[in-house]
Formats: sequence, C-alpha cells, structure tokens
Amino acid sequence: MVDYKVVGSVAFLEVNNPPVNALSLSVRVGFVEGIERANKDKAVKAIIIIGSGSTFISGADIKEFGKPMRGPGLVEVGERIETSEKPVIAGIHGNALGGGLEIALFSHYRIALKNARVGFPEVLIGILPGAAGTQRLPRVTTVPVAMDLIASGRHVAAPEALKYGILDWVVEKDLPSECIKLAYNIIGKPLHDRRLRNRPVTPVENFAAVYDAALAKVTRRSKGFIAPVKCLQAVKAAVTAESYAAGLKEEGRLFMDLMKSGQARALQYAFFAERATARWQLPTGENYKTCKPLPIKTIGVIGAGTMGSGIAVTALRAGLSVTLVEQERKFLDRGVAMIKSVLEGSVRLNKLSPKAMQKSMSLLKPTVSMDDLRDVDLVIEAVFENLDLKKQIFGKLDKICKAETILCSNTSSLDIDKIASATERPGRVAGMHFFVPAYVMRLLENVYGKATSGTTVATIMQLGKKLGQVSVLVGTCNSFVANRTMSKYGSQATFLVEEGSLPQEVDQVLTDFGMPMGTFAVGDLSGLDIGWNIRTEIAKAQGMNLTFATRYMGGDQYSSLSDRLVQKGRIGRKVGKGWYKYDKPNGKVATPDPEVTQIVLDHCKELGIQRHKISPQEVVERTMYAAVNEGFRCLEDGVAAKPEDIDVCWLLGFGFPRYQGGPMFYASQVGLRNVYDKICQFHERFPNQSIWMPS
Ligand code: T1G
Repeated sequence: MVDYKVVGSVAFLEVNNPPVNALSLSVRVGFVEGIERANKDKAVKAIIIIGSGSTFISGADIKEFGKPMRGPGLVEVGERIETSEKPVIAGIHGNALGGGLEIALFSHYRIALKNARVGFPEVLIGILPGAAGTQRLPRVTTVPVAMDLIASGRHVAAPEALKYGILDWVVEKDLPSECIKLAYNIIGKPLHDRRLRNRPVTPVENFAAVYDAALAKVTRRSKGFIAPVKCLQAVKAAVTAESYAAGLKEEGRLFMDLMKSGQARALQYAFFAERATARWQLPTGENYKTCKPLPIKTIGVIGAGTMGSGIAVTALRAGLSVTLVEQERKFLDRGVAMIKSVLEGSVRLNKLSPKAMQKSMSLLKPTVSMDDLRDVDLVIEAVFENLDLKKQIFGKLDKICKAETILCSNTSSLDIDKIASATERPGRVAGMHFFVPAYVMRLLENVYGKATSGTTVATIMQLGKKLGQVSVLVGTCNSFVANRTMSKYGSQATFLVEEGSLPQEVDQVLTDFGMPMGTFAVGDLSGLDIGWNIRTEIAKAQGMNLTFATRYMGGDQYSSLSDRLVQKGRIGRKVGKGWYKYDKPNGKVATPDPEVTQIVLDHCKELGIQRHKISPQEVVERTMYAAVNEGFRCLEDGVAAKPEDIDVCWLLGFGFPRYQGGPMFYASQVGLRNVYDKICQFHERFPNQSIWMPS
C-alpha cells in the first residue's frame, strides 16, 4: 500500500490506499519498510512522501478504531521518518488531515499544491491528534494558532498554512516535479533543525491568559463536549512540559482518555452514520447499487417563499439553472430579493466569490408562468402545506412538463401517494423535504411513495448530495420520520408543563442535555400559529370541534396549552411573545413570562390537573424516550430503514448533540433494556398516551 520508486537520486514513497489514503496497517508497515529501503539504497539521496489518487493522507483509519492496534503505531512510523538520515519531503495535494498532517510534520520539509488543505479534524470525532500533532504543531506555528486548529478541527487552505509556517512551499501545479526540484535543493543540508522535536515551542507572551481565553471560547461554543478541552490541555503540555518526550507522554494520556470516552464512540458512529445514508434500499429491493440516477441540470422551484427561495439558493450554488415560479409578481420579486441577499451574505462571509455569485444569479429564471417549467429535469414544489393545492399543482405539472421530468414536493407531512395520485407519472413523484433555512440545514429527507421508482430515488439522493445536503431516504407516512419522532418529544414536553414543570425549566434541562435550543424556544421561533393551523386542518378533516377541553387529537392524548397562547395572540417571537416574552417583536432576548405561568396554572385548574414537582431526569426520559419509541415504530413500519437514518435526521435536522450520537444511539448507550423498562413504567402511568405503548 506504499509504492516505492526511484527517480534519479530521489525515492518516492507513494501511499496507495483508496479512497482517502487512510493510514491503515498496510500503509504504516509500508512506510517503515520504505524508509528503511531508501536509507539503504546508495542511489537515493532524498525521499518524497506523496499520495496517489486525489489526495495525500486523510488520517488514521477510523475503521480500525476499537480494534486491537496491530503493527507499528503512528508515532513509531513518524519517528522512523524523522530520524531518517536522508531528508524526507512531504508532497501534499488534496487533504493532509489528522495523522496525515502528523506524517507531514514528522517529515523534514512540507510542500503543497495551492488547492490542498491541511487540518486536525480529530476533535470532530471526539479525540485529539494522537501522533505528536499537539506537540509539533506549536513548534512550527504560534501557540494560539495551534490551539485554534486543534480545538476547532477546521481545514486550512495551503496559502494560509504557508503563512502559519505549517508548510514551507506552496506551488501551482506539477507537484511531483516540484518535489524533485526541492529535493535537489536540500540534499546535503543539515537536518537537525528540520527535526521538530529539536525545535522549542514557539514562545508565547502571558500563556495563562492566552490559554484561559481559548478555554472560555471552547466551553462557550460546545458546552458538555470534552474533546476540545482536552485538545487545549495537550497543547498546554507542549508549552509547560520539561521536554518534548514528556509532552508526548501527556498527549498520549489525554488521547487514551478521549478514545475510551462515550463521546468519541458517538462521534465516530455519527461520522459513519452520515455516510451510511447513501446506501439506501427500497422495499422493492431496488437500491443504490442497482439504480442509476438521471442527470439533473435544470430544476424548477414552485413557490418563492422562505422555503422555495432557500431551495433555489442551494441549487444555484450547485451550478444548476433554476426556474422560480410564483403566481404574483410582487411575491416573485420578494423571493428573488431574498435569494440575492442570501448570496450577498455568503460573499460578505467569503464563502462565495463575487464572480460565483454573478454566475449563480445568471442561472436564476424568475417567472409567473408554470409553462416555463416545460423543459426542466426536475421540479420541487414548495407552496403552502395544503393537500388540495398540491394535488392541483401536480396535476398541472403533469401536463406541462416533459415525460421524464421528476416531480417532487417539499411537503413536511402530507402523503406522497396522495400527491402522486394527481399525476399520470407516480413513478416519478417523490418528496424532497428540506429544513429551514434550506441553504444552512444539511438534512434532506427524501420521501418515496408506493410507486416511486428506483431511478427517481437514485436521482433525488444524488441531487441532494450535489446540493450539499445529507440525504436520508424515508417512506411516506404522516410527518415522515424527522418530524414524526420530533412531535412525540415535543408533546411530552408540553405534558410535563401541564403536570407541574414550566416551559423555561423544561427548556433548561434540554439545553443542559445538549440540545441547541429548548423545545418551547423552538416553538416560539417557528411560530405557535403553525401548529394551531395544522391542528385545525386535522380537526376540520375529521369533523372535530377543537376546543380547549379537547384531550384527543388523531387518536392520541393532546394538550391544548399552546392553543391557549395562540388564542391570546401569543404566537411566538415574531410578535414578541409566545411561551416566553421577548425584548421586541422578532427580538432574540427571551425571558420567562409570569403571564404564561398564570395561563398554565389556569389551564391546569380548569382541567383539574394536580401539579407536582418533576425531576430533570424525568424530563430527559419522557422527551427522549418518546422520540426513541417512535423511532423504533418507524423501523417497525419500515418507513425508516435503519437507526442511523433516524439519528442523522436528529443530528442534522434538530442539532441533537453530536457527542451523544443521536436519539437511537443515545438509547443504545443508556441500554435498550433500561429504556424499555422505563417506557413500560410510563405506559402504566399514562395509559391514555399511546406513545408509551412499547414498540
Ligand atoms: N478512516 C477510514 N475511512 C475513512 C476515513 C478515515 N479517516 N475518511 C474517510 N473515510 C471513508 C468514508 O467513510 C467513506 O467511506 C469514504 O472514505 C469517502 O469518505 C493519530 C487518530 C477526508 C474530507 O477525521 O473528513 O488521524 O462511505 O464520503 O466527502 O492523530 O472523509 O464510501 O464506505 O467523507 O471526499 C483523522 C475524516 C482521523 C478525516 C473526504 N481524519 N474524513 O471527504 O469523502 S483520526 C479524519 C473526512 C487520526 C491521528 C488520529 C472526509 C474527507 P464509504 P467521504 P469526501
């Protein structure tokens, strides 16, 4: 897995371990053999380490984690490189990440292509650079830069890495020949100072203050997540230990602490779970291997509201031409303005070049006529959540669009089979459910109906990846998988407030658990009137008379607490009051509102509910296990294919703390037996809440 070839007086050690040249056992052994062979080879005067294929080395092989380490460890490999008598050059293209960057830092010189990137992403999988990275980075760059890169895990473009001193040269092209040129320049030069172990850590003024500031930033950004803190402690060891060897020992101790932690297991699970979603299968047996996607170059988006415009942005950024349809010119103009301002925002944040923005805008074709969708390859409808309206639109699209056009709805809850029934092409109808804002949230819930074909699924799964989303394939059912499991979590939170807690208390427990926002704060953000509208639609469809005394909705026990707020005009942040009161309409500062407490007390009195104290532990169990039980029901129903898909929905759709892996992974860590027993207890306590019927 490490090919050896000599060109003139230079030996190339070419890492050949597709797809990302991870440092698997065979690569580590290959390095040891290659360095030894080159040092014995009289013809060889310098050694170049380079990656074959699209990249240098992307790190240790995460698939080997949790198994007994075999063969030479990465530090041992690194030390063979560093102590080599002949100079070793790391020639970097693509990525030099994690152990890959560590191999480069054990090399004596580092040269990279301009579009290469380096970084220490170990923290993102719950560990830290465990092959001397935390000890050697602060010997080539400043301690603050080393702490930032190691604790954030961010990738650094080659020119920036050159500025930091991590790279010695950056070249435009022809990396192998540039490496050879460099080799001939450095042959014979002394290597002592090129061995980073011999270099002192870059001196830093008032390290205690620098360290405290970095620690404060890290703990503020990711409360409860331990890896970033240990990353800083490892860099601190580089600064304070009496020798490189002592610092390395401390790094190893901290590394093992993290490696054994549940958070690292959860993060590594999440890493692979996100990638496993691409390996989908339909109940018909058609799957990602047997179905080929159709090429999509032009798409139509119907509806220029928040969702439609957001979806248009993701497609424009991916280089697709977008025909944006809105009935009324003034709404269309507003949508175009929204798209423009989002793209301008990306330019301001240096995420998009002005040229790329112009190109994106040139691909946008706003129109008030659906006839302009005649030739597009795929349409995404994003209009008001009303089944009749959607069926009407799909009926029209069926007549307007060419036969092979795929028709998708961004619906968040309506039955894809019902929508497809309005067309003559049910095989080409599916759901593409984006999360608001579509150009930020990476979750795309792709929904298949009974008739959706494998080709259609393959096409929308690939389109999702092209749009920068992580596509999760689910079967059609009410609210699909993400919102269906989330709604159980949310309804338990409301019952907890009825039974004795308060919105701010429940939210505090959930944010302490690691959720980015409490469920009541989220309700205020999206607007309590949305839930009210959906419930009145359901009540109308079922001929129910919805009152505050209603305790059953769709067969399940239901609390009218949020409807009481809506009736008092407290529909959320946009009006400055909902479950909380805000400093101003659309204000960000939420404070508990005694008026809401009174509404809750009055509601409970009217319904004769005896309130009692509720422990934080019960808040976590009631909300999370409701979601978990519903998740297992989604697996039973077959609408979710595997637990990983449910976890990815929560990680990317609702910001579930990544270091807990997702609700299903979290339940497995608690122990499914324990979760089951708890659910049975809740089932006895709440016989009227069907959610507690154990899956
Ligand atoms: N080990 C094993 N498999 C890996 C891998 C890795 N490091 N990186 C990627 N893969 C697999 C991935 O699962 C997928 O497999 C395929 O490669 C393509 O990946 C001591 C201990 C490099 C930026 O954390 O960030 O070094 O699903 O779809 O979008 O200090 O992969 O096809 O079967 O993501 O082009 C540190 C993790 C390890 C880098 C490429 N390194 N990888 O992205 O492809 S710990 C990382 C990535 C370490 C040392 C420590 C990305 C990428 P499959 P992909 P991509």
